[in-house]
Amino acid sequence: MSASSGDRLSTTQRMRTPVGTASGRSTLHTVLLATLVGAIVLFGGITIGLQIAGLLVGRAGGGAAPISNDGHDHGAGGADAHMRPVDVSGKPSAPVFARGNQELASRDVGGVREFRLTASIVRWSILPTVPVGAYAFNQMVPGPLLKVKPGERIRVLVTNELPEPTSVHWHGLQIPNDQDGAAMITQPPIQPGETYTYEWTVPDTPGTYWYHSHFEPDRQQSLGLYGGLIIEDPAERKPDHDATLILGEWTVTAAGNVPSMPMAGMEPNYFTINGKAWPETETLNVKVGQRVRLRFVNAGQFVHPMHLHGQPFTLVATDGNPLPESARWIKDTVLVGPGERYDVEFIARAPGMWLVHCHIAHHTMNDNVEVDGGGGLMLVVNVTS
Ligand SMILES: [Cu+2]
Repeated sequence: MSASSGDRLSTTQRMRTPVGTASGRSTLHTVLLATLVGAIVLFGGITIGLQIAGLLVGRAGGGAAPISNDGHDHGAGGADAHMRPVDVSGKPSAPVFARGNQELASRDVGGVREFRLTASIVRWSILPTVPVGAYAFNQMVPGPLLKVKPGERIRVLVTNELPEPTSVHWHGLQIPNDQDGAAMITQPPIQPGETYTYEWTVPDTPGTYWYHSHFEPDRQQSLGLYGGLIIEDPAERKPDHDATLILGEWTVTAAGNVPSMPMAGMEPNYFTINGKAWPETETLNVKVGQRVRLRFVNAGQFVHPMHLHGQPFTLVATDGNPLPESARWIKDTVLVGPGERYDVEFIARAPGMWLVHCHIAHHTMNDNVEVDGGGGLMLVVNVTS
């Protein structure tokens, strides 16, 4: 028995001792002492609570000076600025039918594969009639897909054209700490107008990864500053179709769009796969008997139970880690939490228009309206013979 469970037992025994006996008096003393200690702890707790509340009020721009540890204006300016709709005045518009998640070209610079990402504000259409002010890499949502190979040396030049600082975190990658991209933890934020260089060797861990802003991610990531990263497996037998599906959420108000989690209990009203809501999501055209891999990436802040109609799928990898045969689950719905990746595979069984969709029904609506049989997190796998 552990010491702590022994302690619990003796406490229980003390409490059961009747008051008034000899041992009861010592129990009474214990109770009084405990009450006194409790009151001190409670009072201390209130004091600390008030101090925390004071800090929060200060951060929200209420009274105390904003917290700053490096002299930069962090672009926050308190909760009001954090929740301000994106100002798209003078910003470019991506073509209405532009697609995000496009593979990013690289160039060889002295044996290093070099990629370029530029963070900026762009008007992005999650539906033809629903433009949002997005924080985007290379003017697309999600940002471009990086495909890399184990052992490669890569360099990513990140230029910040946002009106506020940013950074890039390489989610799930086993790389040196100083390349981790956590703003103010492992690097200074990338200031507006600056270009920052990340450089690392691709670890030998093939799988599904992603990258996203790690400066005020509640605002920047929610507004579209994320993209997929695939470490290709040179040894694997490739599937016939390999789709990376990055899930996102949007809160569009009459005044413009704001980050997707404005407050606890308030749900976003638009949901996207690779930057588009149904019916503008892509259709996967496959043949009966072909092997299809779907790589679900949750770049949002809500959970999404992703369901396939018509047949089950097999979980083949979680968070970039391949599952051994004995650990593979066969399911038709997989709950994809924030930050998680699930790679699933299936052999297309029968012809038809088979849906893939989130099973939280609100997430298959566009601003509470169903369009052409659904909305939001929904796409079709069109299987033909
Ligand atoms: Cu969902």
